[in-house]
Amino acid sequence: MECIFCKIVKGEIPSKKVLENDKFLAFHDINPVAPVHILIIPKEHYEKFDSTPAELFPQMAEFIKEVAKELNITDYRLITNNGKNAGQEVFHLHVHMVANPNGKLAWPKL
Ligand code: D5M
Repeated sequence: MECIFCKIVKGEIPSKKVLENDKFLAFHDINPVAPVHILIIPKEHYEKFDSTPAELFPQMAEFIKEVAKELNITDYRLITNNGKNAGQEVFHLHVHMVANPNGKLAWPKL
């Protein structure tokens, strides 16, 4: 079965988009764990953080900052789960952006 995030990139599965450019896409997580929960992905398929070329990250960082501006948030947390035991369920690199514009985010108990 094809990767669900690749299907979102192609528009074969609907998503609530926040921002996109030729290389990256940001959309709302279907199962939010915070008042703001966005997923940021490269349009090209990479399985996870450690199999993604390092050259992609500076551009991805710029895109992530644009997403924060678009959402009008200054305080947020970025997470990427690298591998199954770290909690990765979708094997297409994604960064979770979570925020609580009305207060503090809790830090999860591990
Ligand atoms: O995070 C994978 C995340 O992907 C998890 O928070 C749910 C989210 N998800 C799964 N399917 C969809 C669709 N179709 N739209 C939006 N969000 C989705 P991980 O770090 O791999 O555990």
